[in-house]
Amino acid sequence: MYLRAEALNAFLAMAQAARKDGAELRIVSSYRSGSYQEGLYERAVRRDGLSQRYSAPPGHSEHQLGTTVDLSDARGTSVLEEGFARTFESRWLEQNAERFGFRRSYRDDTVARTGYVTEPWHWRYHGAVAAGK
Ligand code: DAL
Ligand code: ZN
Repeated sequence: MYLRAEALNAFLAMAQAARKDGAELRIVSSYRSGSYQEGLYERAVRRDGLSQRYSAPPGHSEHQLGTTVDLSDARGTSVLEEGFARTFESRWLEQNAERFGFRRSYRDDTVARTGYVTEPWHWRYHGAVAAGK
């Protein structure tokens, strides 16, 4: 399985609109199988212990839904790092992604609820609900 068609189409429409505004979006991670997520999770736990708060256990990652992407700018500035938040592309997403049905899952104000640290690059497609249609 890959990124779901509706999420992919919405991403392509969003990337096209972003480009018109001078923002070059790139997908650096999209659909993940359970076994791939397991590998990422185990690596995170080996590195930072069971209390790490940046990698979801297999079965719990939004990446397994086929609706979620990790994004960067085209130059690869601060890929999967908080510094991405300072890029033009990140600011564009914060202002425009909702129009295309995408929402950031992990923000400063969701840390207590989700248990995950802030991730300015992680966007989940919620469809028309998020787009307000
Ligand atoms: N980085 C997010 C929480 C994930 O592993 O799905
Ligand atoms: Zn992610």
